[in-house]
Amino acid sequence: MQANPLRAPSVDTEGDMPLNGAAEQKPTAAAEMDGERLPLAPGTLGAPVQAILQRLEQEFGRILDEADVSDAETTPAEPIFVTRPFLPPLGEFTPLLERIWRTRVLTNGGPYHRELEHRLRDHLGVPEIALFNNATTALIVALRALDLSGEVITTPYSFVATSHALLWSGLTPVFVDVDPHTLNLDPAAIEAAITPRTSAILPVHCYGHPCDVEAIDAIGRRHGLKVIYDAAHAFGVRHRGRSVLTFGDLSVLSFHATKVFNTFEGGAVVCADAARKDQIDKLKNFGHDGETCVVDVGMNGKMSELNAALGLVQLNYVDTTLGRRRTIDAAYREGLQGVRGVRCLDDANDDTANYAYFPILVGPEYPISRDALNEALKRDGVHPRRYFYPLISEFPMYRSLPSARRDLLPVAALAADRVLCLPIYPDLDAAVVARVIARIANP
Ligand code: T4K
Repeated sequence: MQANPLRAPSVDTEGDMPLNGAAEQKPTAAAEMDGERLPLAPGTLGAPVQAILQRLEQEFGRILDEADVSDAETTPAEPIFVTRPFLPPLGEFTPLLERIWRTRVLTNGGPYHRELEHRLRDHLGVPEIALFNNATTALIVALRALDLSGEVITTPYSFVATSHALLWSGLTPVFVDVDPHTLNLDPAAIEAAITPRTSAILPVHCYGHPCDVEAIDAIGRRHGLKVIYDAAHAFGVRHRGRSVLTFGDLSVLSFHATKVFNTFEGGAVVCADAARKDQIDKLKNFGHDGETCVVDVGMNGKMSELNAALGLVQLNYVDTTLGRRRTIDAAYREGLQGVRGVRCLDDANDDTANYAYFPILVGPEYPISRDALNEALKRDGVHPRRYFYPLISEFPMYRSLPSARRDLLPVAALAADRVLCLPIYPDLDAAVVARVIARIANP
Protein backbone atom coordinates (compact mmCIF):
# COMPACT_ATOMS: atom_id res chain seq x y z
CA MET A 1 0.00 0.00 0.00
CA GLN A 2 1.37 3.35 -0.94
CA ALA A 3 1.71 5.91 1.85
CA ASN A 4 -0.36 9.07 1.71
CA PRO A 5 1.92 11.39 -0.26
CA LEU A 6 0.43 14.51 1.24
CA ARG A 7 0.60 15.73 4.75
CA ALA A 8 -2.76 15.67 6.46
CA PRO A 9 -4.47 19.03 6.32
CA SER A 10 -3.83 21.49 9.04
CA VAL A 11 -6.94 21.57 11.11
CA ASP A 12 -8.76 24.88 11.06
CA THR A 13 -11.55 25.70 13.39
CA GLU A 14 -14.86 26.53 11.84
CA GLY A 15 -14.65 30.18 12.84
CA ASP A 16 -11.39 30.67 10.98
CA MET A 17 -12.88 29.72 7.62
CA PRO A 18 -13.26 32.70 5.31
CA LEU A 19 -16.40 32.86 3.19
CA ASN A 20 -16.25 33.09 -0.58
CA GLY A 21 -19.52 34.92 -0.93
CA ALA A 22 -22.05 36.76 1.15
CA ALA A 23 -25.22 34.89 1.97
CA GLU A 24 -27.81 35.89 -0.58
CA GLN A 25 -31.55 35.63 -0.54
CA LYS A 26 -32.34 32.25 -2.13
CA PRO A 27 -35.54 30.53 -3.14
CA THR A 28 -36.59 27.98 -0.52
CA ALA A 29 -35.57 24.88 -2.48
CA ALA A 30 -32.17 26.36 -3.25
CA ALA A 31 -31.66 27.32 0.38
CA GLU A 32 -32.58 23.77 1.31
CA MET A 33 -29.98 22.42 -1.09
CA ASP A 34 -27.50 24.66 0.63
CA GLY A 35 -28.13 24.21 4.23
CA GLU A 36 -30.12 21.64 6.07
CA ARG A 37 -28.29 18.56 4.89
CA LEU A 38 -24.87 20.12 4.97
CA PRO A 39 -22.99 18.04 7.52
CA LEU A 40 -21.39 21.01 9.21
CA ALA A 41 -21.37 19.62 12.74
CA PRO A 42 -19.51 22.49 14.39
CA GLY A 43 -16.30 21.30 15.89
CA THR A 44 -15.91 18.17 13.76
CA LEU A 45 -13.49 20.00 11.53
CA GLY A 46 -11.31 20.31 14.59
CA ALA A 47 -11.34 16.50 14.88
CA PRO A 48 -8.13 14.66 14.00
CA VAL A 49 -8.48 14.61 10.21
CA GLN A 50 -5.06 13.00 10.00
CA ALA A 51 -6.33 10.06 12.04
CA ILE A 52 -9.42 9.69 9.82
CA LEU A 53 -7.26 9.66 6.71
CA GLN A 54 -4.83 7.13 8.15
CA ARG A 55 -7.62 4.84 9.26
CA LEU A 56 -9.34 5.17 5.87
CA GLU A 57 -6.14 4.31 4.15
CA GLN A 58 -5.59 1.23 6.31
CA GLU A 59 -9.18 0.01 5.98
CA PHE A 60 -9.42 0.91 2.34
CA GLY A 61 -6.12 -0.77 1.64
CA ARG A 62 -7.23 -3.94 3.38
CA ILE A 63 -10.47 -4.10 1.37
CA LEU A 64 -8.65 -3.43 -1.88
CA ASP A 65 -5.97 -6.01 -1.03
CA GLU A 66 -8.68 -8.60 -0.43
CA ALA A 67 -10.17 -7.78 -3.81
CA ASP A 68 -6.74 -8.40 -5.38
CA VAL A 69 -6.30 -5.18 -7.27
CA SER A 70 -3.53 -6.27 -9.55
CA ASP A 71 -3.11 -3.04 -11.47
CA ALA A 72 -4.12 -0.51 -8.85
CA GLU A 73 -3.30 3.08 -9.66
CA THR A 74 -0.11 3.67 -7.70
CA THR A 75 1.72 6.34 -9.65
CA PRO A 76 0.64 9.73 -8.41
CA ALA A 77 2.62 11.34 -11.24
CA GLU A 78 0.02 10.07 -13.70
CA PRO A 79 -3.02 12.31 -14.11
CA ILE A 80 -6.08 11.07 -12.27
CA PHE A 81 -9.28 11.55 -14.26
CA VAL A 82 -12.86 11.55 -13.10
CA THR A 83 -13.13 7.99 -14.31
CA ARG A 84 -11.08 5.22 -15.84
CA PRO A 85 -12.82 2.37 -17.62
CA PHE A 86 -12.64 -1.06 -16.07
CA LEU A 87 -11.31 -3.71 -18.44
CA PRO A 88 -11.23 -7.46 -17.81
CA PRO A 89 -8.02 -9.42 -18.35
CA LEU A 90 -7.33 -9.41 -22.10
CA GLY A 91 -6.79 -13.19 -22.02
CA GLU A 92 -10.45 -13.70 -21.16
CA PHE A 93 -11.58 -11.66 -24.15
CA THR A 94 -9.33 -13.16 -26.81
CA PRO A 95 -11.12 -16.55 -27.11
CA LEU A 96 -14.32 -14.65 -27.91
CA LEU A 97 -12.48 -12.55 -30.48
CA GLU A 98 -11.06 -15.71 -32.04
CA ARG A 99 -14.55 -17.09 -32.41
CA ILE A 100 -15.68 -13.89 -34.14
CA TRP A 101 -12.68 -14.21 -36.51
CA ARG A 102 -13.59 -17.84 -37.17
CA THR A 103 -17.31 -17.41 -37.73
CA ARG A 104 -17.22 -13.98 -39.42
CA VAL A 105 -20.43 -13.05 -37.64
CA LEU A 106 -19.64 -9.43 -36.86
CA THR A 107 -23.02 -7.82 -36.27
CA ASN A 108 -26.80 -7.89 -36.98
CA GLY A 109 -27.91 -9.78 -33.88
CA GLY A 110 -25.28 -12.52 -33.72
CA PRO A 111 -24.79 -15.09 -30.94
CA TYR A 112 -22.91 -12.78 -28.54
CA HIS A 113 -25.57 -10.11 -28.99
CA ARG A 114 -28.30 -12.61 -28.15
CA GLU A 115 -26.38 -14.05 -25.20
CA LEU A 116 -25.66 -10.62 -23.73
CA GLU A 117 -29.33 -9.65 -23.94
CA HIS A 118 -30.22 -12.87 -22.15
CA ARG A 119 -27.62 -12.42 -19.41
CA LEU A 120 -28.39 -8.73 -18.88
CA ARG A 121 -32.08 -9.51 -18.52
CA ASP A 122 -31.25 -11.89 -15.68
CA HIS A 123 -28.59 -9.72 -14.13
CA LEU A 124 -30.70 -6.56 -14.11
CA GLY A 125 -34.01 -8.26 -13.34
CA VAL A 126 -35.88 -6.72 -16.27
CA PRO A 127 -38.48 -8.31 -18.59
CA GLU A 128 -36.93 -7.35 -21.96
CA ILE A 129 -33.83 -5.54 -23.16
CA ALA A 130 -32.68 -4.47 -26.64
CA LEU A 131 -28.97 -3.71 -27.11
CA PHE A 132 -27.79 -0.60 -28.96
CA ASN A 133 -24.55 0.93 -30.25
CA ASN A 134 -24.90 3.78 -27.73
CA ALA A 135 -27.47 5.39 -25.46
CA THR A 136 -28.04 8.42 -27.70
CA THR A 137 -29.32 6.27 -30.57
CA ALA A 138 -31.26 4.21 -28.05
CA LEU A 139 -32.97 7.36 -26.74
CA ILE A 140 -33.93 8.47 -30.25
CA VAL A 141 -35.33 5.04 -31.09
CA ALA A 142 -37.19 4.88 -27.76
CA LEU A 143 -38.87 8.21 -28.52
CA ARG A 144 -39.78 6.98 -32.00
CA ALA A 145 -41.22 3.74 -30.64
CA LEU A 146 -43.67 5.68 -28.47
CA ASP A 147 -44.85 7.82 -31.41
CA LEU A 148 -44.53 11.15 -29.59
CA SER A 149 -45.25 14.66 -30.77
CA GLY A 150 -45.19 18.22 -29.42
CA GLU A 151 -43.55 18.85 -26.04
CA VAL A 152 -41.60 16.59 -23.73
CA ILE A 153 -40.89 17.65 -20.14
CA THR A 154 -37.28 17.05 -19.20
CA THR A 155 -34.39 18.13 -16.98
CA PRO A 156 -31.83 20.84 -17.75
CA TYR A 157 -29.42 19.11 -15.34
CA SER A 158 -28.00 16.28 -17.44
CA PHE A 159 -25.60 15.43 -20.23
CA VAL A 160 -26.63 17.18 -23.43
CA ALA A 161 -27.53 13.85 -25.15
CA THR A 162 -30.78 13.75 -23.16
CA SER A 163 -32.23 16.86 -24.84
CA HIS A 164 -30.45 16.34 -28.14
CA ALA A 165 -32.44 13.12 -28.56
CA LEU A 166 -35.60 15.24 -28.37
CA LEU A 167 -34.40 17.72 -31.01
CA TRP A 168 -33.35 14.87 -33.31
CA SER A 169 -36.91 13.56 -32.94
CA GLY A 170 -38.55 16.88 -33.77
CA LEU A 171 -39.81 17.24 -30.20
CA THR A 172 -39.69 20.39 -28.07
CA PRO A 173 -37.95 20.07 -24.72
CA VAL A 174 -39.69 21.78 -21.82
CA PHE A 175 -37.21 22.21 -18.99
CA VAL A 176 -38.37 22.12 -15.40
CA ASP A 177 -36.44 22.37 -12.17
CA VAL A 178 -34.92 19.58 -10.11
CA ASP A 179 -35.29 18.48 -6.52
CA PRO A 180 -32.60 19.94 -4.22
CA HIS A 181 -31.81 16.62 -2.54
CA THR A 182 -31.54 14.29 -5.54
CA LEU A 183 -31.00 16.80 -8.39
CA ASN A 184 -33.57 14.74 -10.31
CA LEU A 185 -36.76 16.19 -11.82
CA ASP A 186 -39.13 17.61 -9.23
CA PRO A 187 -42.52 15.87 -9.73
CA ALA A 188 -44.47 19.00 -8.69
CA ALA A 189 -42.62 21.04 -11.33
CA ILE A 190 -43.39 18.38 -13.95
CA GLU A 191 -47.09 18.49 -13.23
CA ALA A 192 -47.14 22.30 -13.32
CA ALA A 193 -45.56 22.30 -16.80
CA ILE A 194 -48.07 19.99 -18.53
CA THR A 195 -49.93 21.59 -21.45
CA PRO A 196 -52.23 20.14 -24.13
CA ARG A 197 -49.09 19.75 -26.30
CA THR A 198 -47.23 17.57 -23.77
CA SER A 199 -46.84 13.97 -24.91
CA ALA A 200 -44.19 12.58 -22.57
CA ILE A 201 -41.81 13.02 -19.64
CA LEU A 202 -38.08 12.33 -20.02
CA PRO A 203 -36.47 12.28 -16.56
CA VAL A 204 -32.85 11.28 -15.84
CA HIS A 205 -31.69 9.15 -12.89
CA CYS A 206 -28.85 11.60 -12.42
CA TYR A 207 -25.59 10.06 -11.13
CA GLY A 208 -27.54 6.78 -10.84
CA HIS A 209 -29.74 8.12 -8.01
CA PRO A 210 -33.35 7.04 -8.68
CA CYS A 211 -35.92 9.68 -9.57
CA ASP A 212 -39.12 9.79 -7.57
CA VAL A 213 -40.37 7.07 -9.90
CA GLU A 214 -43.67 6.41 -8.13
CA ALA A 215 -44.70 10.07 -8.32
CA ILE A 216 -43.52 10.52 -11.91
CA ASP A 217 -45.20 7.33 -13.14
CA ALA A 218 -48.42 8.41 -11.39
CA ILE A 219 -48.27 11.79 -13.17
CA GLY A 220 -47.80 9.97 -16.47
CA ARG A 221 -50.85 7.78 -15.83
CA ARG A 222 -52.98 10.68 -14.59
CA HIS A 223 -52.33 12.80 -17.67
CA GLY A 224 -51.99 10.05 -20.28
CA LEU A 225 -48.29 10.83 -20.86
CA LYS A 226 -45.53 8.40 -21.77
CA VAL A 227 -42.55 8.20 -19.42
CA ILE A 228 -39.05 7.42 -20.75
CA TYR A 229 -36.29 7.33 -18.17
CA ASP A 230 -32.81 8.28 -19.29
CA ALA A 231 -31.09 5.66 -17.14
CA ALA A 232 -27.66 6.14 -18.72
CA HIS A 233 -26.15 6.32 -15.21
CA ALA A 234 -28.37 3.73 -13.54
CA PHE A 235 -26.96 0.31 -14.46
CA GLY A 236 -27.90 -2.16 -11.72
CA VAL A 237 -29.71 0.40 -9.57
CA ARG A 238 -32.66 -0.96 -7.63
CA HIS A 239 -35.47 0.99 -6.03
CA ARG A 240 -37.23 -0.62 -3.07
CA GLY A 241 -36.04 -4.04 -4.16
CA ARG A 242 -37.05 -3.65 -7.81
CA SER A 243 -34.91 -2.66 -10.79
CA VAL A 244 -35.32 1.07 -11.32
CA LEU A 245 -35.32 0.26 -15.05
CA THR A 246 -38.77 -1.32 -14.79
CA PHE A 247 -40.51 1.98 -14.08
CA GLY A 248 -42.08 4.11 -16.82
CA ASP A 249 -42.72 2.93 -20.37
CA LEU A 250 -39.08 2.60 -21.38
CA SER A 251 -35.63 3.06 -19.81
CA VAL A 252 -32.41 3.74 -21.66
CA LEU A 253 -28.97 2.58 -20.46
CA SER A 254 -25.50 3.64 -21.58
CA PHE A 255 -22.55 1.24 -21.73
CA HIS A 256 -20.10 3.97 -22.74
CA ALA A 257 -16.47 3.69 -21.61
CA THR A 258 -17.18 6.09 -18.73
CA LYS A 259 -20.05 4.06 -17.29
CA VAL A 260 -20.09 1.45 -14.50
CA PHE A 261 -20.64 -1.31 -17.06
CA ASN A 262 -18.95 -0.60 -20.36
CA THR A 263 -18.78 -2.28 -23.76
CA PHE A 264 -16.46 0.51 -25.07
CA GLU A 265 -19.55 2.09 -26.65
CA GLY A 266 -23.01 0.69 -26.15
CA GLY A 267 -26.47 1.15 -24.77
CA ALA A 268 -29.84 -0.51 -24.36
CA VAL A 269 -33.57 0.04 -24.14
CA VAL A 270 -35.40 -1.79 -21.38
CA CYS A 271 -39.07 -2.49 -22.03
CA ALA A 272 -41.94 -4.44 -20.53
CA ASP A 273 -42.87 -7.04 -23.14
CA ALA A 274 -41.80 -8.98 -26.22
CA ALA A 275 -44.04 -7.00 -28.61
CA ARG A 276 -42.35 -3.71 -27.66
CA LYS A 277 -38.91 -5.32 -27.91
CA ASP A 278 -39.77 -6.62 -31.36
CA GLN A 279 -40.80 -3.10 -32.46
CA ILE A 280 -37.58 -1.62 -31.03
CA ASP A 281 -35.44 -4.35 -32.62
CA LYS A 282 -36.93 -3.46 -35.99
CA LEU A 283 -36.42 0.27 -35.43
CA LYS A 284 -32.74 -0.23 -34.63
CA ASN A 285 -32.35 -2.26 -37.84
CA PHE A 286 -33.57 0.31 -40.41
CA GLY A 287 -37.20 -0.63 -39.77
CA HIS A 288 -36.67 -3.98 -41.53
CA ASP A 289 -39.18 -6.75 -40.92
CA GLY A 290 -37.64 -9.65 -42.80
CA GLU A 291 -35.64 -9.46 -45.97
CA THR A 292 -37.94 -7.48 -48.21
CA CYS A 293 -40.27 -5.60 -45.90
CA VAL A 294 -39.63 -2.23 -44.19
CA VAL A 295 -42.26 -1.20 -41.66
CA ASP A 296 -40.90 2.03 -40.17
CA VAL A 297 -38.28 4.76 -40.61
CA GLY A 298 -35.68 2.93 -38.58
CA MET A 299 -32.01 3.65 -38.19
CA ASN A 300 -28.86 1.67 -37.56
CA GLY A 301 -28.60 1.33 -33.79
CA LYS A 302 -27.27 -2.21 -33.57
CA MET A 303 -24.55 -3.31 -31.18
CA SER A 304 -21.73 -5.21 -32.87
CA GLU A 305 -20.57 -8.69 -31.84
CA LEU A 306 -17.28 -7.22 -30.64
CA ASN A 307 -19.01 -4.95 -28.15
CA ALA A 308 -21.43 -7.67 -27.09
CA ALA A 309 -18.57 -10.15 -26.54
CA LEU A 310 -16.77 -7.63 -24.35
CA GLY A 311 -20.00 -7.08 -22.41
CA LEU A 312 -20.19 -10.79 -21.64
CA VAL A 313 -16.74 -10.77 -20.09
CA GLN A 314 -17.36 -7.46 -18.29
CA LEU A 315 -20.49 -8.85 -16.70
CA ASN A 316 -18.39 -11.37 -14.75
CA TYR A 317 -16.69 -8.48 -12.97
CA VAL A 318 -19.51 -6.05 -12.43
CA ASP A 319 -20.24 -7.05 -8.82
CA THR A 320 -16.58 -6.83 -7.81
CA THR A 321 -16.14 -3.45 -9.41
CA LEU A 322 -19.32 -2.22 -7.71
CA GLY A 323 -17.85 -3.25 -4.36
CA ARG A 324 -14.73 -1.22 -5.01
CA ARG A 325 -16.79 1.81 -6.00
CA ARG A 326 -18.81 1.44 -2.78
CA THR A 327 -15.59 1.50 -0.75
CA ILE A 328 -14.43 4.68 -2.45
CA ASP A 329 -17.83 6.33 -2.00
CA ALA A 330 -17.73 5.50 1.73
CA ALA A 331 -14.17 6.82 2.02
CA TYR A 332 -15.10 10.16 0.43
CA ARG A 333 -18.21 10.48 2.58
CA GLU A 334 -16.31 9.85 5.78
CA GLY A 335 -13.31 11.95 4.84
CA LEU A 336 -15.37 14.93 3.73
CA GLN A 337 -17.83 15.02 6.58
CA GLY A 338 -17.28 18.15 8.58
CA VAL A 339 -15.55 19.99 5.75
CA ARG A 340 -17.42 23.25 5.93
CA GLY A 341 -19.17 24.25 2.71
CA VAL A 342 -18.87 20.84 1.03
CA ARG A 343 -22.02 18.79 0.63
CA CYS A 344 -22.11 15.21 -0.61
CA LEU A 345 -25.38 14.13 -2.23
CA ASP A 346 -27.59 12.07 0.06
CA ASP A 347 -26.92 8.38 0.46
CA ALA A 348 -28.99 5.81 -1.40
CA ASN A 349 -31.37 5.10 1.55
CA ASP A 350 -33.37 1.97 0.72
CA ASP A 351 -32.23 2.00 -2.90
CA THR A 352 -29.31 -0.02 -4.24
CA ALA A 353 -26.76 2.44 -5.57
CA ASN A 354 -24.12 1.87 -8.23
CA TYR A 355 -21.68 4.62 -7.14
CA ALA A 356 -21.27 5.75 -10.74
CA TYR A 357 -20.25 9.30 -9.78
CA PHE A 358 -19.18 11.12 -6.65
CA PRO A 359 -20.56 14.66 -6.94
CA ILE A 360 -19.91 17.26 -4.25
CA LEU A 361 -21.55 20.68 -4.05
CA VAL A 362 -19.18 23.47 -3.10
CA GLY A 363 -21.20 26.10 -1.24
CA PRO A 364 -20.52 29.71 -0.24
CA GLU A 365 -19.17 28.63 3.18
CA TYR A 366 -16.22 26.93 1.48
CA PRO A 367 -13.05 29.07 1.55
CA ILE A 368 -12.62 29.14 -2.24
CA SER A 369 -14.95 28.87 -5.22
CA ARG A 370 -15.86 25.60 -6.94
CA ASP A 371 -13.77 26.58 -9.94
CA ALA A 372 -10.78 27.51 -7.77
CA LEU A 373 -11.01 24.11 -6.06
CA ASN A 374 -11.21 22.45 -9.48
CA GLU A 375 -8.01 24.24 -10.49
CA ALA A 376 -6.28 23.41 -7.18
CA LEU A 377 -7.02 19.72 -7.68
CA LYS A 378 -5.81 19.89 -11.28
CA ARG A 379 -2.51 21.35 -10.07
CA ASP A 380 -2.22 18.19 -7.93
CA GLY A 381 -2.77 16.10 -11.08
CA VAL A 382 -6.40 15.27 -10.23
CA HIS A 383 -9.01 16.14 -12.86
CA PRO A 384 -12.57 16.24 -11.54
CA ARG A 385 -15.42 17.22 -13.86
CA ARG A 386 -18.21 19.75 -13.50
CA TYR A 387 -21.01 17.39 -14.53
CA PHE A 388 -23.44 19.10 -15.30
CA TYR A 389 -22.22 22.62 -15.93
CA PRO A 390 -23.44 24.49 -17.90
CA LEU A 391 -27.09 23.49 -17.81
CA ILE A 392 -28.37 22.02 -21.08
CA SER A 393 -30.83 24.93 -21.25
CA GLU A 394 -27.87 27.32 -21.57
CA PHE A 395 -26.51 25.82 -24.80
CA PRO A 396 -27.24 27.86 -27.96
CA MET A 397 -29.81 25.50 -29.46
CA TYR A 398 -31.91 25.57 -26.24
CA ARG A 399 -31.47 28.97 -24.65
CA SER A 400 -34.26 30.71 -26.56
CA LEU A 401 -36.90 28.25 -25.33
CA PRO A 402 -39.31 29.89 -22.85
CA SER A 403 -38.57 27.11 -20.32
CA ALA A 404 -34.81 27.71 -20.51
CA ARG A 405 -34.85 30.88 -18.42
CA ARG A 406 -32.36 30.50 -15.59
CA ASP A 407 -34.65 32.15 -13.05
CA LEU A 408 -37.21 29.38 -13.68
CA LEU A 409 -34.60 26.74 -12.85
CA PRO A 410 -33.02 28.03 -9.62
CA VAL A 411 -32.10 24.67 -8.05
CA ALA A 412 -30.57 23.26 -11.22
CA ALA A 413 -28.69 26.52 -11.81
CA LEU A 414 -27.26 26.51 -8.30
CA ALA A 415 -26.21 22.85 -8.60
CA ALA A 416 -24.52 23.51 -11.94
CA ASP A 417 -22.55 26.36 -10.37
CA ARG A 418 -21.45 24.29 -7.37
CA VAL A 419 -20.98 20.73 -8.56
CA LEU A 420 -17.68 18.93 -8.86
CA CYS A 421 -17.55 15.20 -9.63
CA LEU A 422 -14.57 13.62 -7.89
CA PRO A 423 -12.66 10.65 -9.35
CA ILE A 424 -14.34 7.32 -8.68
CA TYR A 425 -13.50 4.07 -10.46
CA PRO A 426 -12.70 0.52 -9.43
CA ASP A 427 -8.90 0.66 -9.40
CA LEU A 428 -8.57 4.16 -7.95
CA ASP A 429 -5.92 3.93 -5.28
CA ALA A 430 -6.76 4.68 -1.65
CA ALA A 431 -3.79 7.04 -1.41
CA VAL A 432 -5.25 9.14 -4.21
CA VAL A 433 -8.64 9.27 -2.48
CA ALA A 434 -6.89 10.38 0.72
CA ARG A 435 -4.96 12.97 -1.28
CA VAL A 436 -8.17 14.37 -2.79
CA ILE A 437 -9.84 14.52 0.62
CA ALA A 438 -6.82 16.22 2.12
CA ARG A 439 -6.70 18.84 -0.62
CA ILE A 440 -10.42 19.57 -0.31
CA ALA A 441 -10.12 19.87 3.47
CA ASN A 442 -7.15 22.18 3.04
CA PRO A 443 -7.47 23.95 -0.33
N1 T4K B 1 -27.75 10.43 -21.07
C1 T4K B 1 -26.95 10.77 -20.04
C2 T4K B 1 -27.56 11.20 -18.76
C3 T4K B 1 -25.56 10.67 -20.18
O1 T4K B 1 -24.75 11.02 -19.16
C4 T4K B 1 -25.03 10.22 -21.41
C5 T4K B 1 -23.60 10.15 -21.61
C6 T4K B 1 -25.92 9.87 -22.44
C7 T4K B 1 -27.28 9.99 -22.23
C8 T4K B 1 -25.43 9.37 -23.77
O2 T4K B 1 -24.79 8.12 -23.63
P1 T4K B 1 -23.88 7.55 -24.84
O3 T4K B 1 -24.55 7.89 -26.14
O4 T4K B 1 -22.50 8.15 -24.68
O5 T4K B 1 -23.87 6.05 -24.60
C9 T4K B 1 -18.79 11.59 -21.12
C10 T4K B 1 -19.27 10.49 -22.01
O6 T4K B 1 -18.76 10.58 -23.34
C11 T4K B 1 -20.75 10.38 -22.08
O7 T4K B 1 -21.05 9.07 -22.50
C12 T4K B 1 -21.37 10.58 -20.70
N2 T4K B 1 -22.80 10.57 -20.72
C13 T4K B 1 -20.92 11.89 -20.11
C14 T4K B 1 -21.49 12.16 -18.76
O8 T4K B 1 -19.51 11.86 -19.99
P2 T4K B 1 -17.20 13.54 -21.68
O9 T4K B 1 -17.13 14.46 -22.82
O10 T4K B 1 -17.12 14.11 -20.32
O11 T4K B 1 -16.14 12.34 -21.82
P3 T4K B 1 -14.57 12.37 -21.78
O12 T4K B 1 -14.08 11.79 -23.03
O13 T4K B 1 -14.07 13.72 -21.38
O14 T4K B 1 -14.25 11.32 -20.60
C15 T4K B 1 -14.21 11.65 -19.24
C16 T4K B 1 -12.94 11.03 -18.63
O15 T4K B 1 -13.03 9.62 -18.72
C17 T4K B 1 -11.66 11.39 -19.34
O16 T4K B 1 -11.12 12.51 -18.73
C18 T4K B 1 -10.79 10.19 -19.15
C19 T4K B 1 -11.75 9.05 -18.97
N3 T4K B 1 -11.84 8.20 -20.17
C20 T4K B 1 -12.76 8.49 -21.14
C21 T4K B 1 -12.85 7.71 -22.27
C22 T4K B 1 -13.85 8.00 -23.34
C23 T4K B 1 -10.97 7.14 -20.31
O17 T4K B 1 -10.12 6.92 -19.43
N4 T4K B 1 -11.07 6.34 -21.42
C24 T4K B 1 -11.98 6.57 -22.40
O18 T4K B 1 -12.03 5.82 -23.39
O19 T4K B 1 -18.55 12.75 -21.86
